[in-house]
Amino acid sequence: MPTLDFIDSHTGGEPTRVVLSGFPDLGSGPLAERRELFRDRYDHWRQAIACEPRGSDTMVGALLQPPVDPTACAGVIYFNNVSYLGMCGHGTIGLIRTLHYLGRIAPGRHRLETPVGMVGIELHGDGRVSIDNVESYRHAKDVVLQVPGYGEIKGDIAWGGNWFFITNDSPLPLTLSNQRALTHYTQAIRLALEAANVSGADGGEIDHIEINGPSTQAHTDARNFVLCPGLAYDRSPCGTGTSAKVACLAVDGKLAPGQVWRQAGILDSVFEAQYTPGTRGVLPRITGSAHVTAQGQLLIDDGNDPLAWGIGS
Ligand code: PYC
Repeated sequence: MPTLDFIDSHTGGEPTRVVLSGFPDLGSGPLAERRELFRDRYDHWRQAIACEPRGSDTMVGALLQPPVDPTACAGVIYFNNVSYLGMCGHGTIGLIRTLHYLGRIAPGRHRLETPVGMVGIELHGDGRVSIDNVESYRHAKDVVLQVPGYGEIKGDIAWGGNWFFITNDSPLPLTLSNQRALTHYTQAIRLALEAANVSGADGGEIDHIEINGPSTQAHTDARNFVLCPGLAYDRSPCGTGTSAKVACLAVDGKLAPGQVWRQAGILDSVFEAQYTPGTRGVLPRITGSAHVTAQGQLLIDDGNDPLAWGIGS
C-alpha cells in the first residue's frame, strides 16, 4: 500500500502539509519540469494528499524534493486541492519551520528551490522565518471589471510568485464574520476575470483574488482577504499576495525601500513585509511564523478503499 510520511503545520492559521517521503520519483530535472511531471502523471497523488478525506480545501501540500543547485537546502513543489502553485509564502514559512523541527536546518540563511525560481530564507533564532521572495511586479493598474451582482470594480494585476487581482473595493468590512460573503464576492470577481479574458503576463491565469482594506489592529498597516485557487479563503495574510501588494505600493510611491509594512490577514495573523528595488519590480522580504501541528503517515489503501485517492473537486 502506498505510504507517505508527512508533517503538518500552520502559518497564521493556513495549513501546510510537507511530504517527506513515499512519493514517486520525479527525477532530477528543474523543479518546473518536475512539477509538470507531477501534474501529468501523478495528479491523483495530489488529490490523495491535499483533498478530503485526508486534507481539506485549505490544505497546501509541499512536496520536498532534492534541489538541482546544491547550495539550496531543499527543493519544493507546492500544490492544493485543485492544482499547483508557483510559490507559496505561508507554505515556505511552514516548510522551513518543519525542516528546523526535524533538525535538518539551523537558524541562519538558506536557499530554497521552487518551480518559479530560487528563494532566499532566513530562519531567525526565535523561530520566525523571512523569505526573500521572487521578484514581484505590477502588470496592470486600475483594471475596470464588471462583476455581476456587484457592479463595476477596479483593481491591479500583480505577480508575487502567483497572479493576483488586488482591489480596495469591498461590499463589506474584512472581518471573519463576513468570510462567507467575501468568499462569494471574490469568487464572482474570479469568474468576471475569466469571462472578460483578463490574465497576467503571457496569459498567466489570475487564480488569487485579494481585497485590501484599512488596518483594524495596532501595529499593522493594512488588512486583507485572499481567495485561493481552490475557492477557499487564505487563513494567513498570504505571502505571495503580500509580495504582490508591496510591488503595487512601491510603484505607486507609497512604500519606500526598506520601510516595514505590516499586513494582517482575516484571522488577525500578521506578515511583515519590506522590499529592495528589483529590475522589473521589487524584491520582497516577507516575515512570519508557523507552528508544527502533526506528524504521521498517509495510507493509500487502493486495494480496498474506493476513495483511497481522495475526493476530487
Ligand atoms: O502564502 O503565498 C501564500 C499562499 C498562497 C496560497 C495560499 N497561501
